[in-house]
Amino acid sequence: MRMAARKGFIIIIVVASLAVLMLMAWAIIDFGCGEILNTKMRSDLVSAYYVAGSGAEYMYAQLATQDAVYWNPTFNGTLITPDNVVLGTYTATAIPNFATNTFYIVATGVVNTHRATVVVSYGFLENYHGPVSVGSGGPMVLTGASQAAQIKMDGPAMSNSTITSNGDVNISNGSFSNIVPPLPTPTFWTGQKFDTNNDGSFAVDTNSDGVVTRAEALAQGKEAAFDADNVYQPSRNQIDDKTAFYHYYTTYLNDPANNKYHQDLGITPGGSYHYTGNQSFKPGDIPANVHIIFVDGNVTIDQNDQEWKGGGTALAHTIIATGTLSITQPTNRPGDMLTLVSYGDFYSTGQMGNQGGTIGDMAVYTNGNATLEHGGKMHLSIYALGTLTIDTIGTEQGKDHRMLTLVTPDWTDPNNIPVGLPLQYPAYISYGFLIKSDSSQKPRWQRI
Ligand SMILES: [Ca+2]
Ligand SMILES: [Ca+2]
Repeated sequence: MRMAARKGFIIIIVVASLAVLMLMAWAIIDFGCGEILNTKMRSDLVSAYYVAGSGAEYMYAQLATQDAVYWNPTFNGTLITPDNVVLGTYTATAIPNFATNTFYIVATGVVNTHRATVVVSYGFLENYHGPVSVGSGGPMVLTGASQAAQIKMDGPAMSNSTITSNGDVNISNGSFSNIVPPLPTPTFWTGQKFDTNNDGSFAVDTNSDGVVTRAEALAQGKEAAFDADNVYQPSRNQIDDKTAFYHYYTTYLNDPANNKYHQDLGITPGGSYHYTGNQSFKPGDIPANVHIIFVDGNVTIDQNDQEWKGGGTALAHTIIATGTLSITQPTNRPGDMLTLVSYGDFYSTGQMGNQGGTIGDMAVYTNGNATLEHGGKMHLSIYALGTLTIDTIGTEQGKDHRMLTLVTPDWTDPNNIPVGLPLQYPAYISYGFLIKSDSSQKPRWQRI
């Protein structure tokens, strides 16, 4: 995750009320002020203008160095020369204009009670680089139950649908995250759709319902192609996305040519790490040298499925489920990477401080809905193709906080991306940071 403020400038548009104030000053002078006061007033106003400008610059510098911008702050300051002469005081406030995707700083300088105000317009130009922090294809609903159980997480939160934030939710790097960036839709197809084995021969989904049935194949004289591609539970007699999911892992990824370990992963049917039927895992159930586990069924995990308390080298492994995947109190060690992928839904619950949370890292992808309830601390990248719900629910003081920080490895290096995440998982994304949901306006983080 990188939040880099690109600073640049085009044109400074200073809407200064200085000119107006000066005219007023002349008007006052016409009412009988002397020439000396006249000159002093002009001098003060010019000084006040520069003091205000300095205040605006100071405010801009403060905003430009923040990871997240908190709007409507006010800075009060005093402008002092190097030889400690007080030139004047200023007040600067930054105010967003979400309608134009810009913000402006209003700064007022005061010199000997004479005031000048400067208004400088700015825009946003911040790029985000890194894996999706919290993402969803469907709606995202974030609910912090109360002060006792708040959500505090790294953003930006990204959804191809809507993001709803309720209660005590604090998203850093994404305070303005109700945006709709073009998150990709991960897929498990390596070839043409309905050509699961990618041999170029396939039956057509003639009624466009997302499934090729045996009847459809028969009508096309494509029984042989159908049989070759109908690899997931052939008795279902249909080729669909779940077939592709199954084929992707058990055949394609399992192939030494297609995984970064360059070895047979043992997740083909009959393989050492291919399980059929629902499975439950707890710490110590799976040896440390296992890269990936495939379960054709539902998976329930208590804390972790590998040893995590002891020393030794960091563990990285992946668990795939064709059904739902649930984990209670996810727990691992520094340097560990636990990757969970489910074709069905994903569910996690836990509490803060209970066994330490995922001190290492965790990556989650679900083809269904994802729900995180109660609290816990995780270094997490999560993406649900369906609805993503994070709800602290409970109100136990301290224990039901949900605190999510982004995974620690730099995924710009493909070798750091966990094996088993689906194709097009947003492992490295870059986009302009918008403060409103309107991609038609180019974000800027510079004076305009
Ligand atoms: Ca085929
Ligand atoms: Ca069909």
